[in-house]
Amino acid sequence: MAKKALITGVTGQDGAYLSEFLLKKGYEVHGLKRRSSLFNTDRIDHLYQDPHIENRNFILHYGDMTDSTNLIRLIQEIQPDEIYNLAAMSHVHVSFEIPEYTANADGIGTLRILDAVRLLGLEKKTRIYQASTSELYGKVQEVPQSETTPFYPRSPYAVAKMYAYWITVNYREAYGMYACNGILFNHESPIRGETFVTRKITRATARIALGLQDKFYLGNLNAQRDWGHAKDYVRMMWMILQHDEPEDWVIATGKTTTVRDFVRMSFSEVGIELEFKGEGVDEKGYVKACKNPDFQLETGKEILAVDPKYFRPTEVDLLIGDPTKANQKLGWIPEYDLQGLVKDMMQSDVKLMQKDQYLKKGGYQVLNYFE
Ligand code: NDP
Ligand code: GDR
Repeated sequence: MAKKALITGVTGQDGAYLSEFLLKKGYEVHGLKRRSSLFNTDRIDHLYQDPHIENRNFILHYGDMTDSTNLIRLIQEIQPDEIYNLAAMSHVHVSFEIPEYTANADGIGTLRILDAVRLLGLEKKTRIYQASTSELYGKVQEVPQSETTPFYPRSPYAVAKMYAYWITVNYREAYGMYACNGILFNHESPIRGETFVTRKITRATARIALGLQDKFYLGNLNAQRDWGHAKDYVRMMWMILQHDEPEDWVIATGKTTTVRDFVRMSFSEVGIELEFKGEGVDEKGYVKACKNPDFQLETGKEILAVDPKYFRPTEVDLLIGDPTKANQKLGWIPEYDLQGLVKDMMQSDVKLMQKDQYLKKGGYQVLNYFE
């Protein structure tokens, strides 16, 4: 019998990669998707199976993390061996605007999953992975951050995830459930949401290089993040649930980079060298050299400015993870380094924006959202 997995947040970046990964491993994958007025399944359309065929192994269900009865019914129907709780309002900046919803979906949502498993008497059958985050560390207490570093959350998102972290630990200790936290540091990919900083940068780089856009705006260029590739990180989610004992794990690369350097790396991937001048909100990025004959960017062109609207009320300045435990006990070795990640994202975004270029040349309007 194939193992059954339930993935909440199946339409998101990690949900899509994890679905692919588990299907390859022979799992029957059930995904929780929200009802929306437009199709919201772009990232998993290649996995879609006609609901009329028998013996499907990729099955989507409508649901929401804020609806306990829905979650209880689905878990009862599916009887999953593993639940990957990835659903969340995952944007840190947006969480300052919708804090209550974020607490409900990200914090109480996790409780709803854990309690559904307990109420249904599946404590000894169903293993649970909770998508915890490096945002828990928030204000720097120590670096690098490991499983024993104290938490100091700095956003409504991080505070909600802190509740989720501890309720997962509590259900494990109180009811003997196999429930684990993966404390994952930032992980990105060509299908990363367009409003997270890396994807915003790689999309803008491709658009500027192809002449579809003149410049773009960012917030804090000094923030430092430990960025890995989502493909490597979803593999670890699965490995965490295969370990003998339920434990909590830091998954990170152990290296950190500023947003500014990520911008440099993206442009350099398409042969454009940048220089930065000014400080704080007056800082700007200019083209220093354009070594790619395919792109016609003049030297000295201003392509980046800082817009304070992207600053957060409280910022997380520095994240750098210590993945020693996962290295040693789970054999964690990522396949991508930062250079490989940037290359993968840039190649994909250049291809994507070339489509817009063809449309533009054909006289069609191409829209860009500046979020
Ligand atoms: P995404 O934002 O790409 O995906 C989030 C998913 O959650 C989407 O499928 C979204 O649905 C769904 N969702 C949001 N709210 C609800 C709700 N109320 N009910 C049901 N589904 C909901 O996130 P990622 O894939 O990047 O991240 C996956 C998880 O890992 C998240 O919990 C995130 O907080 C956490 N995490 C992410 C890290 C990263 O760097 N990517 C690092 C550490 C933790 P829809 O498509 O309809 O919006
Ligand atoms: P983060 O990711 O907050 O770390 O959360 P994000 O990419 O949004 O920000 C990273 C850093 O870049 C700075 N920044 C900007 N960020 C955005 N989004 N847009 C900008 O224009 C911009 N300019 C500078 C931010 O201030 C920040 O310091 C991600 C999410 O996936 C969470 O769900 C996850 O838990 C953590 O990673 C680990």
